[in-house]
Amino acid sequence: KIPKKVLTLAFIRRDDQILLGRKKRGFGEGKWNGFGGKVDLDETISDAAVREVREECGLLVTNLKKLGVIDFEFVGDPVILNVHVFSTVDFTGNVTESEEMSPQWYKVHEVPFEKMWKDDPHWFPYMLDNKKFNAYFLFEGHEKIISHWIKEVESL
Ligand code: 6U4
Ligand code: NA
Ligand code: NA
Repeated sequence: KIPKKVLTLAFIRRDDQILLGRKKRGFGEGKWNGFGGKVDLDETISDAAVREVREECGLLVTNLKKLGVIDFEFVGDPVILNVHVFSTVDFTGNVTESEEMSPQWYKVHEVPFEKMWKDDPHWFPYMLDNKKFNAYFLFEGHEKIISHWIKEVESL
């Protein structure tokens, strides 16, 4: 049996902008990304997505839409990261820096892919277009993709 670790990854949109955060510590440190993390035992995946956004950038999000599910595998590691990607335009509160993330609004055509995970340029176009997708990436280390697939789907 292959162990899967369920993670959330949420994006907040405003006009022609998207909120990203630079991760200050832990897995993916230094990379810009959406907000998210591990799902706790007593919560649903979308509850975890809401909680992680609040913890990491201070916003209270509603109407999260699930847009993608991505499995990540790393050569030599049996654990598969099962990342659930969400997006919303609905939020209240003010963007605040946390111990985990430095948040910043980016224009959607100025997303800093060179400072992000290498898989992001593959699936961001689907997410930015609100298209549902499934994807798989096999990494060697944290910077090299060995193989991948991605497909648009009707439902997740
Ligand atoms: P702790 O430190 O226990 O609070 P937690 O916040 O629960 O951790 P974290 O930060 O390790 O979890 O979650 C990792 C985040 O990175 C999730 O939002 C998923 C995201 N992520 C992991 N691999 C990714 C990849 N290859 N591309 C990507 N996001 C990735 O775009
Ligand atoms: Na996190
Ligand atoms: Na967490």
